[in-house]
Amino acid sequence: MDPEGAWGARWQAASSAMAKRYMTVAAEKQSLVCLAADRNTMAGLMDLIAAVGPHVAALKTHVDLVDDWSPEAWGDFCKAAHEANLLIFEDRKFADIGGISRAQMAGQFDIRSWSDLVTAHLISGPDIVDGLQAGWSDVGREGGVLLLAQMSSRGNLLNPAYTDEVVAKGQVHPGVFGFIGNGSRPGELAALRANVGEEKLIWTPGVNLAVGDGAMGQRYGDPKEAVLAGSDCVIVGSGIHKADDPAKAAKAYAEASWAGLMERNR
Ligand code: S5P
Repeated sequence: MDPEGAWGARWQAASSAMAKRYMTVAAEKQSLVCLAADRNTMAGLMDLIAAVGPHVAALKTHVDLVDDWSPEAWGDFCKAAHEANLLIFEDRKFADIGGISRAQMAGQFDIRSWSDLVTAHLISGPDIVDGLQAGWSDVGREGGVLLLAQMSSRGNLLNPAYTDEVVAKGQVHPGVFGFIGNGSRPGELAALRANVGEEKLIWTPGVNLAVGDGAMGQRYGDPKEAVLAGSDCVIVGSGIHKADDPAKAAKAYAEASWAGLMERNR
């Protein structure tokens, strides 16, 4: 489907190239799903891409939890992700001062050279976004930052006043194309969307077709409900990578998310 028809007001209001890139891929695949590829072996990660590539729009990684990581194996993984038309999202949750965040985009994992987007907390102030953008510029690439405005985990310290501050600062920063919201609580999410407005995206973890409490304080809400409440991308981990049939699960999440978008725009 053409992205403008699929996304309506969000497409028209979006000013960031990264937001439009994501919305284009999502419309092509009819899927608002980002797979949280939380497997700790390179073989497990490669299997996942092969199984779910057609049903997801982006791939979220935690590069530092892979046991047998090597630059060569990671290069192959990124190549497979590109061939499957997936955005690569390193969920590093940067939180340091601007200059150190820029340096952390390099280093052993060289996140700047393969990530299309990364997450950051705004706890250290808005210069972190400039640091991350400088990281991509250092290697002649462009990327987008998602700021954590809410979290899905029980007892987190991102209270409504903090969320409002993050939104206010992120809205006016061109390096920020969206926010992480809490996919497990549609009410909180709808309030976040009202605050964010139409221009920037909201991506939401804490999503599972089996709604309820997950392991170690994780909380889950329904994918379609999250999209109806204003999410533009549902981040799904164990619901897909721990399923008996990850491809079938990814397809089910894609269909639920797409049905949400179609209903939201009616
Ligand atoms: O608030 C948050 C933010 C993030 S990015 N809660 C989260 O769970 N996440 C990430 O989403 C987390 O790091 C993990 O990779 C994924 C959720 O995985 P699941 O297995 O619970 O679906």
